[in-house]
Amino acid sequence: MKAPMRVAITGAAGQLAYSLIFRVASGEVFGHAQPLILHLLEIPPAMNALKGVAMELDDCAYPLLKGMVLTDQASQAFDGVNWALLVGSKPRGKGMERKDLLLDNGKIFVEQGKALEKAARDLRVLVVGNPANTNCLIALSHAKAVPPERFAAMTRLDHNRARAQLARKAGVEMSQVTNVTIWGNHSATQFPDFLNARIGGKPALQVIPDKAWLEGEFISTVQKRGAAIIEARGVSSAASAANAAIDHVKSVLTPTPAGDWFSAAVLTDGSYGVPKGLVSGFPVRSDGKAWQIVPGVEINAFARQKIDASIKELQEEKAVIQGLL
Ligand code: NAX
Repeated sequence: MKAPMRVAITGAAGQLAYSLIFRVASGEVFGHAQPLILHLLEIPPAMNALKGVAMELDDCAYPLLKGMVLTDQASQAFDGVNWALLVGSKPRGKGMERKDLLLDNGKIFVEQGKALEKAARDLRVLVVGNPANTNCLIALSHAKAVPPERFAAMTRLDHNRARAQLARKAGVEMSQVTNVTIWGNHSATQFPDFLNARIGGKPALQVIPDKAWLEGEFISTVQKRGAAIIEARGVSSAASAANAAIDHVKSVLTPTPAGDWFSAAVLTDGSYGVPKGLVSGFPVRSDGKAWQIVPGVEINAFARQKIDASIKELQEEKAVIQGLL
């Protein structure tokens, strides 16, 4: 038996976590030979609900689940963890300005970033809680002992949404759709890139020769999918978001298939003309240990303008939370 791996999940009594924790504990994410200790973080008013989640975890009798730490202290939650899935954040209240949401959530990620310094040396972090890109920037700025390339914000749900739309339109199996990228912010300004996407190895534009659909309905469907699900369900897309978090972790831990890539928002290094010091979506490849931004992806004038609009939004978000960095 391997030594247990410690996985922190924040917002652990929330609805996204309810779709995530059980799949992690089952072994689906880190492998069926990998024992786990779950570190579950919540805020004090949700600790009772978290106890209920822990009772259900007990009742699943998962063979790999070797222990649980239930806490409302970030420093305890991240002590010695190998992975941190930062899901918890404050939802936008009625009449709340986006600026206030950025600042309120930003404070959470200042504290959690500092506490992540207590994690294991091989720590990896995925920020899911919104506004995910900017929260990730704050967390990595405060986790000074952790290399910034261990952090990512989640654009995988948008990536999966884009793949599903392309597969449906082309009438092909999901596996045929590759090389999709979500550029920019995880928000309605993101650019789901169909220009470099491939379907059955061919450019998506060749297989779907409907440019008006690709430039219009396709992009807006992906951008507004979260809102459409809230409108339909009354609550947000928790199960597909949990699924995307799992896909992200697996993509980081598994060498990316030759010629393909996946989407993740990572600290910018100047690639593709995106200014340094932001967390933005890129095409990324992993060798199973570390990722890199895929170089040389073509950006035409249409893509440039879309990406720049999203980068502008990230810069505006950064300006709001500048005092927290
Ligand atoms: P819920 O409101 O159901 O759960 C959030 C949980 O976080 C609550 O239980 C709350 O008590 C907890 N929490 C708040 N502050 C905390 C703190 N400081 N430390 C630990 N826990 C804290 O929301 P849910 O539907 O689970 O969504 C969670 C987050 O994911 C939200 O920010 C949401 O906007 C975001 N999403 C991000 C997505 C992405 O693609 N990046 C997609 C789905 C999802 O909407």
